[in-house]
Amino acid sequence: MTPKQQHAFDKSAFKASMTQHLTQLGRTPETAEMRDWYLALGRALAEHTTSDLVATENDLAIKQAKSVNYLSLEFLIGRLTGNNLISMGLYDEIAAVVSEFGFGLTDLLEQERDPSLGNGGLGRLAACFMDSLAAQQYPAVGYGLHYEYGLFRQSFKDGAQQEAPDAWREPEGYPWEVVRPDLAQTVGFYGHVAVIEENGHTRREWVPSLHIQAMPWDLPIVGYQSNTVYPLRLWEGRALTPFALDAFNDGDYTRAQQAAIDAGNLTKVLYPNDNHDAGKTLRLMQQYFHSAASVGDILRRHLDAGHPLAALPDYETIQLNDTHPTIAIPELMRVLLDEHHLSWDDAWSISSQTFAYTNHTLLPEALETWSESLMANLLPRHMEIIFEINHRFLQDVAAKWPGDVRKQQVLSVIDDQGERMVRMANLCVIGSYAVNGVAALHSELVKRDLFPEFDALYPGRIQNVTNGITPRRWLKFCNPDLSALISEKIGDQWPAHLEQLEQIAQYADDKAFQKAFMAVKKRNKQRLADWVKTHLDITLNTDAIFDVQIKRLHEYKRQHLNLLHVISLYHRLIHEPNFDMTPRVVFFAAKAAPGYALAKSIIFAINKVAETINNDPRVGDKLKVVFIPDYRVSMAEIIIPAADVSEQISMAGKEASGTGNMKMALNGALTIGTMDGANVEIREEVGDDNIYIFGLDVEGVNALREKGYHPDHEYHQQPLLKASLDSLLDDTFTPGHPGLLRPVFDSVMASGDPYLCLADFADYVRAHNQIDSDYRDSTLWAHKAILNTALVGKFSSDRSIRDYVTNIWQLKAVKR
Ligand code: Z57
Repeated sequence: MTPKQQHAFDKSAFKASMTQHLTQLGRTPETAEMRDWYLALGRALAEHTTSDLVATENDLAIKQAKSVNYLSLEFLIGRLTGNNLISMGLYDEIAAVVSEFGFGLTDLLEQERDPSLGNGGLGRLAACFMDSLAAQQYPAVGYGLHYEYGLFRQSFKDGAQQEAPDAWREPEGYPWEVVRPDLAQTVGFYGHVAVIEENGHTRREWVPSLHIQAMPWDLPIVGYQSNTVYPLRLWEGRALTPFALDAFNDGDYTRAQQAAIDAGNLTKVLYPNDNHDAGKTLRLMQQYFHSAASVGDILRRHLDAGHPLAALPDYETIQLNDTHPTIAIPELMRVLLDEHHLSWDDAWSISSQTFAYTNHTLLPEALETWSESLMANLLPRHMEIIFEINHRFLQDVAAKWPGDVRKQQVLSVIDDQGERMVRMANLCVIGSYAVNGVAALHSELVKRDLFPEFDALYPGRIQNVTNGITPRRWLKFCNPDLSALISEKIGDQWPAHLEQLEQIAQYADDKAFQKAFMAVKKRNKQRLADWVKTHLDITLNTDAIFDVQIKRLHEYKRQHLNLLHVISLYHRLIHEPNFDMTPRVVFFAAKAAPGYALAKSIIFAINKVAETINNDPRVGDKLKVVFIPDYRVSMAEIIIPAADVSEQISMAGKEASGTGNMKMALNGALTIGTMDGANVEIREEVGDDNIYIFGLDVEGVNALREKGYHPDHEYHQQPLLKASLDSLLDDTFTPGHPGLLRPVFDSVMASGDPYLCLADFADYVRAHNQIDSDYRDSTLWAHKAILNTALVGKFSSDRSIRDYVTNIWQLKAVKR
């Protein structure tokens, strides 16, 4: 592993720099502990990335080129040190330096806390996209929030999820970030709209009653084998100093005081909901704070580069990662109208050629709406602008469909059935030049089911860009042995050209390659088994099938369907004397949103089932169930290379894409999955023989709903299903306490099984039986596993970014 280095590496200078940083930590090489060494290493490396970041920022060629601004409330970047070493081409050099100081690099890297500044797929996608933008040198800035606490840390108490704060920067600060006080912005809230008479004209201007400072922290996104470093710019909320108190409006003084206390709380914590809109005021404040600071910084860069305002769409495009930063649209309009005094038409022309929007979900409960009265109170001028956008838009609708009131109702930005609500997705579609879904199936459903009228009104606006993952973190870094094996066969250019993996397919039936490939898998399984032994004290058999479901806990993802299968295996092991199964370890890892009661009940149930099965001597090592606590990027990096089977079992139509499916396939796991999200495209790539598809597809789901679904029929007709479900009601898994697992039973019986677990159960069991028998044929399995690695090159996020660049953003790479 010796990718080309960007700078000549001066070893003795670097060692001196590390020692210097130790001194700043109050340590000497003699007294320093592992953590001090990690911090010194990070800070010494960050000196280089910061100077490359500043150089990239000042590059005239970039200022003259078009940039993408990726606006996201979440960037789930994971640890930076190891990955940046790979990008910088310094991994082996630094490993040598660290060993001269008497440490192992991998141990040192373990000292880093994950920056968990995101919930799940959406936030991780943003991180992969930043990596691919930098690798391919498409000018980009990522804009996010500098949460003091990232996603909560998870532990289990008697099987139940406990949450603890994630102080990811404490106590010494995070070595990779740099604060940029010269780039601070001020963001207003509340107040009123003043009407100003000026030489015969009246204009409207917002007078906020509260101002909060937005302080940017930059994290370096280091391009793989390029000295391009783009900023991930994260805004921190700070109360303005008392000297700015004159900005407070007298009428609103008391409320403003209260709000001032909130100022320091604004970016305290990431909201822990994935695919769910909780509608909290502080969240809307975070969204606006993020949008206003980012739009302010984008305009500053644009004007500093000497470009005219009207040329904004030629130099900047703003990608909205879901609807969370939608308020950036009326914010840009406000700045253009009220601060730069442009006409509505000129402002709208600029704005609507600048924004593009990615939709990540069809789930109704995840589609954001904000109460009109809340928004009018917090952002009075923005509410006026939204009304004006909507007013003009509804005239277009009326022109297209004269007299069709229903069309106006469904398309309006304002939902006026009940409390008046602002529909953020509608505002996004109206205010963007492009809208995209995240997998082929999902994008079709966006057009057909979510926005059919918009698709008719704006043909071609709604497009598809299939998600991807960065092969640097998700193969080269996390699976060094497989990476070395691949490079031996096809050279070392594949991390930047993942389609080259296809050349591996020719070795799918090569005995020596199969042996080497499966030996790597085995070592990765051993590494995971060692982790489990150390942290959970469970002994695992690495010959067993490692069957893995790792993702946020959500009913639509159907961890409880997986659980029912596990229970059915247990049932058969106990009750069928001749039942023979391939040994299996079923891994779960998942966080539940703290307010999501059923998700927490499912976690509790999995833990109780695991406890019972793992301690039942009748089971032996045929079946083990492991719930790995505190799932996060660094844990994924251990689990994914060890997976044999990847569970992607959402009800068809519900998982927009999935990206864990891509990571596991790339690392040689076989997918068991429904025809949902990107599973459909994975199947297209790897072929039907190398994936286990089961269950109802979207049409099947709709047909079943149409005809009427009765989960109790399934319950009564399928003895194995019935027995499995019944064991949730007695005390099989909660000795002495029957009924503790009833919420899971009720969710698929009394509550009507909204995600059709019971309808898909039989076919799911069939697919698992096929896996059980295929795995016994180790040659067959090796063949399938190799083909998965070989045939998923499409899912590199480099390809996703090129799709955005070509079909949406129209950027040119700027090579440095
Ligand atoms: C989130 O992680 C996703 C969608 C959302 O609307 C929110 Br809020 C959070 C996920 C989807 O559920 C995945 O299917 C998808 O792969 C991912 O976003 C990235 O597009």
